[in-house]
Amino acid sequence: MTKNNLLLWRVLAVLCAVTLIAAACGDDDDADVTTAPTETAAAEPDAAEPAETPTTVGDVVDDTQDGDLLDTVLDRGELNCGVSGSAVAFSETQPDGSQTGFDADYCRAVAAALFGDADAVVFTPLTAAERFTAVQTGEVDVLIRNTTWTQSRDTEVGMDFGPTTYYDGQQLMARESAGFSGASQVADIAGAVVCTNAGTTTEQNIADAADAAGISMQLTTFEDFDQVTENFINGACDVITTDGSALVGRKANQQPAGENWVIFPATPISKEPLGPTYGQNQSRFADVVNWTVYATIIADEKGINSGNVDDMAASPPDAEAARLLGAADDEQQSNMGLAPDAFRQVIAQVGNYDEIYSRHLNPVGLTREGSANAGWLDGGLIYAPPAR
Ligand SMILES: N[C@@H](CCC(=O)N[C@@H](CS)C(=O)NCC(=O)O)C(=O)O
Repeated sequence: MTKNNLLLWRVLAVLCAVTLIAAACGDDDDADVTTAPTETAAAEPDAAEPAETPTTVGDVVDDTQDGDLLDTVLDRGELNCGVSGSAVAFSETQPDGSQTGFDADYCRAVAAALFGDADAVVFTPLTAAERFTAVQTGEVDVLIRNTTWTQSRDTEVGMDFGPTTYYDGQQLMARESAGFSGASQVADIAGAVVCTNAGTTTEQNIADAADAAGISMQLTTFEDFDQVTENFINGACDVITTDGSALVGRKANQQPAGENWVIFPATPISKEPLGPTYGQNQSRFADVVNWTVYATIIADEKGINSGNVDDMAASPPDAEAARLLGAADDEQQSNMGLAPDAFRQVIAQVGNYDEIYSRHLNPVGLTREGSANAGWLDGGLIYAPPAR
């Protein structure tokens, strides 16, 4: 096979496999992204050559992310980060085009670790249906977009997952005035028009829950959650369902005066662990993303924040803090391809876990206390392995 033919075949194989990815998402990621051009089907590898045929989704990751992703990103000098852009308090596109929110700040935190510059991020807003293809094709390096860690995404879809940054669960919300005043559980929505966005775990979860409750309902999906909320407000949807955090955010920001939107108390109906997602088998890049998250959690445990991090680096409270802030000879950041003070920059420029959480999620009414998002010492699940 000539070099050109080999290249052509690899491009075609990627296109085909991207179609497979979209199809693989069909279960819980039922999206209209299956757009491999049909004319490419005519192209074949040279008959005399054995076809090098990536046939599984996993092969695509190796093909599209040839080389070491960490080196690629460091050479580029910017992080390409996929976000939602319309997830209240997680990633919201502002009128000037900038991104704000908890997820957006974790993109910035990774950029601060990589480059010492939290602004060295190119944000790409993605719908739920677009997001995994964007990782597979290399359009984004990492996805920090209300994305739930599931078995199929971790395997068949070719993703790897970083630490969970927000423990969520799917809930339902209805207008009290529409006859849902006492509604508390899935059994109470028989016959309702239930709306959500396409390409999500949400679709399959609600279908399963309705089956389990022995009711039927009409599930309608839209491309994004802005459309879902608009159709809820204009009355086309009786009930909307997605991650509880999003319902709380939408209620805080969009509930019209004089109306009461009720989040059903007997939910969540699922576990939705949300966190960074990247293509599989990029271990060095994964380490940087993961330890950036862990650094924010360890700093939170130790009371190291953006206001005192310089003092803490000058006189560290303990040996672990000294390593993490790059103030000790046995710091580990250099071994990861980062500057010794990489995590100090993360905390200085973006903050620790609690600062990032409180800045964005407290204002819409999502608090850590008593929830799974409390630190492990406070009975929650936010926990990091030791920095040593
Ligand atoms: N966590 C679920 C749902 C993700 C999802 O799309 N959530 C909605 C509600 S927060 C969202 O991000 N909407 C923003 C948008 O539509 O762009 C998943 O990973 O499938």
